[in-house]
Amino acid sequence: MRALTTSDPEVAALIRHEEERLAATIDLIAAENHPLPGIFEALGSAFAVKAAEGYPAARYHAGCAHADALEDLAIRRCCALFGAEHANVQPHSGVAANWAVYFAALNPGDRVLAMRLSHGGHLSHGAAASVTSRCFQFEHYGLDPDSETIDYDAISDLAARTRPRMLVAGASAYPRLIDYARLAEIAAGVSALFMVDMAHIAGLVAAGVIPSPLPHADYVTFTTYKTLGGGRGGVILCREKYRSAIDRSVFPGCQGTPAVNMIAAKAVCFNLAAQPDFRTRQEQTVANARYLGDALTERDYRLVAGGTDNHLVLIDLRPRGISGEHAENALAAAGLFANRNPLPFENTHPNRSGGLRLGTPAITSRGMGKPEVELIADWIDQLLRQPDDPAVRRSVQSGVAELTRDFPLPC
Ligand code: DSN
Repeated sequence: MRALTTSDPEVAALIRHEEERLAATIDLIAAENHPLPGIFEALGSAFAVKAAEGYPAARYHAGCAHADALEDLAIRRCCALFGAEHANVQPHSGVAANWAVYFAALNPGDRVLAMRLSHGGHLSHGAAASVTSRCFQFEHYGLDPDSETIDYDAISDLAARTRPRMLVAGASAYPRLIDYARLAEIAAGVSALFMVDMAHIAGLVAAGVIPSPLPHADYVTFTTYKTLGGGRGGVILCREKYRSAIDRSVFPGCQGTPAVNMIAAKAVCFNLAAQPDFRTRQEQTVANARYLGDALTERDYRLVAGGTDNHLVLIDLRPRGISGEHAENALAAAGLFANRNPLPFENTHPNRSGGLRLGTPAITSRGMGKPEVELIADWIDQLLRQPDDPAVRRSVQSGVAELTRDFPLPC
């Protein structure tokens, strides 16, 4: 950061502090990951300069020859990775990708079924606080109260009653697999379109370690920085027949010039995600989540849905008498970062919820496996038993310092 240290020492110092924080702490936030090699270089490359409204060979700015080649490459790699007919790699984020699909496929006021936020869904799936709920008429489905897994029969009934134009699947805090074939059948039964937001699990899907929604969905959206380990940004996959509507909805419908540097990072990510060692990493991510769930269950924690099939576990802390926020703060003070999360059927503000979400993508990217996960589970247990005890905090802090020295950041 030679130039930045001179031009803006204040920001340079904050970047260094953030690098030090990442290196010296353990990231258990399910939506985060340490990026694959080369991602930061692509994000900070000359492509950050380029204005490139439009699409390859049809731009509204001159000088796009290399940007065109790059975007074509990213699209080709993305389609090959996921077996998609078409990819739009321009959305700036997952929410932007979802917006573009809604506006390509729906008219304002159309009815949409999606998973309830408090049951693990996402803000942009029509949550009250999201502007999506003001543009479309969202009805929410959720989990079966006993199994805490998606209640497909209830979705089928809701669809028959409400006749939605679109059914949306996908979640931010759902630890089990989603039956896409069943949801596609429900959507087809009421002539609804079927969209899957696979932001959290895109890396697991790319590696083929969990089932892909691609054979079943009309539209699939995702972000590139979670399990995928790319840079920030969103992507839309769709069937060929929707290509033109999707492309027009992204640009000029919802966005202006794309972030070409982010497209460069996406291209890098899609190439690396097609390599054999990426699959090994994703298998380990799932195995680590299972080890973490088992280790916490052995220590008497209740896991929502009884465990995990993916990269995250959701703990119900209510029986332990500690809130998710208190738990999040106790872990953070010792150098372990996670997030409080609403629990299904809890009906309270996230700040007062009794849920804690823990994810394994970032620790797996540092090379951690079962022994390290056991250690981390033990620290979590110690901290949650005595969240305000300085001696426990200091002891975990010193363990975290040693572990993070042994497992440096991948890049
Ligand atoms: N949806 C947010 C989360 O899961 O934390 C991030 O995109």
